[in-house]
Amino acid sequence: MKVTPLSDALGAEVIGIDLTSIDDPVFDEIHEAFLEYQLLVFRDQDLTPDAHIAFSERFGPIETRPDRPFTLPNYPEVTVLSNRLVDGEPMGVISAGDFWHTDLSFSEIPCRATFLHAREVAEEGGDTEWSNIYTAYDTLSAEMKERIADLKGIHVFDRRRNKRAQVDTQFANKADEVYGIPIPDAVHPMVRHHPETGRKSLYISPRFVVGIEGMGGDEAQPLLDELFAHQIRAEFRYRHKWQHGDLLMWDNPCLIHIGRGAIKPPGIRHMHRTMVLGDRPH
Ligand SMILES: O=C(O)CCC(=O)C(=O)O
Repeated sequence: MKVTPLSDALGAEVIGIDLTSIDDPVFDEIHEAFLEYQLLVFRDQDLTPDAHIAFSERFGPIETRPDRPFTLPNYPEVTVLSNRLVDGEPMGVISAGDFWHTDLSFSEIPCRATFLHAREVAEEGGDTEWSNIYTAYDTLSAEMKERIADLKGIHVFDRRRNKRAQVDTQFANKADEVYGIPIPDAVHPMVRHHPETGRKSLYISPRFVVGIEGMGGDEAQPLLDELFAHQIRAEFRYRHKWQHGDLLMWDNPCLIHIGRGAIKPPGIRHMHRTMVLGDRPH
């Protein structure tokens, strides 16, 4: 197994691994590289949904939600992200992650790691970009670190309550059904300790955080705007151009990400996604 960094910000490419047949020592090496680089790219992976699930489960329990749209038939663990239309109807979520976010942060127990497998890629468009929120935290001024040390962000699933994230067009005519589901808001520390490394990250995102607990909007919103802008400084980021067979896994407690969309027709991008649950942010 060979691990090559992809950028100064985060991420590494792992060569020489077939994810359908890894033993415990290789798993330990992958795990170590994951903690070091936060995002791993495995090329040319031919994964059935069962194999995708089996690899993901080595990192923890897979999150399923009965009402999540576009899970694979008989596989509630696997969500389809796709712009393919069948009889005029989308086969999957077309623009997942169109605002900077970290997965499932609106939940009490958010997602630890996400596993996204490229089954078809478009020639142009469909990149995904990540930003390192360990570095975002580390590079805050001492005054800012002190100011936010004990603050908690309010994470909200319903896009209609977030002025920074519009309802996506795919779901506009069924917004009540998709966003009105009873998911209580989650309140998490804005400075999160990673469950394994213990490092601190700036654990907020414009897609999910709409306010700060116990702080009025006049104070909270400009502070959030400043921190959101800081989180995505160019030097913290890595942008991935997908290849067929790529399996990417990323560490949500220390990265935020965004789907860049803009797939040039008639390009088709078809992905399978699993999400593994982690700890309660602290
Ligand atoms: O499809 C992408 O590029 C990003 C997907 C995403 O953000 C997500 O699944 O959380």
